[in-house]
Amino acid sequence: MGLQNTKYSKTKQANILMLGLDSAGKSTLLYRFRYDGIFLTSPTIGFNVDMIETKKDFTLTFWDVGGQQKMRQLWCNFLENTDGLLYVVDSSDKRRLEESKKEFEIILKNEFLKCVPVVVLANKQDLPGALNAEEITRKFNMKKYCSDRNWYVQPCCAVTGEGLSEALQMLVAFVRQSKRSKETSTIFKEIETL
Ligand code: G3D
Ligand code: MG
Repeated sequence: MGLQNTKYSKTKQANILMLGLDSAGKSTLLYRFRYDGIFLTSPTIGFNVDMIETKKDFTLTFWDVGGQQKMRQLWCNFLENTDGLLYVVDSSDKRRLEESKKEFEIILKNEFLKCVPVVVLANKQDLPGALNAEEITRKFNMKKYCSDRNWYVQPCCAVTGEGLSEALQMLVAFVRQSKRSKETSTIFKEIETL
């Protein structure tokens, strides 16, 4: 019996947590994911929670959590059961890049996000002076802080939808891979107890 026939292969659902400072573009991105035709949609469950079915038969539940200072204290309540993190950055807002980076580092250290794959969306590429993906990669110290997980930095523009399809494809690939390896280790643990 291969993995295909086990109860573990039924996990075709993933929780995607969207974080980033206020005004980074999270809600705009979620709107684009829903209406761009990249994805088929399902009804919204709550004000900032959306379930979106991908063409690849994979349901993503997006948690778009507010990024205002007082909301950030609540981020930790959303971290458990996260399968993938979408961290949204306003690449044109040089004044707040450092603040965004600090918040990013803090959440990466949380136990619930250990090894959780990350896609950083370098948003607002249409605005003058926006840092490109390489610059955001360097600025956010991705190689150092994400060395324990799969990560990717995708330049995008939530207004035009540019780069979003690539970002989601990468995220789904990472999440699938991480879910598969978790399933495999669960199976091995169960075998060990036989
Ligand atoms: P948030 O949910 O992260 O707080 P929002 O951010 O999605 O509410 O977006 C904040 C503002 O940024 C919005 O403008 C939105 O239109 C704008 N925005 C989001 N993504 C982009 C982008 O890629 N390019 C540009 N130029 N603007 C973007 P308003 O004017 O409504 O505040
Ligand atoms: Mg919002």
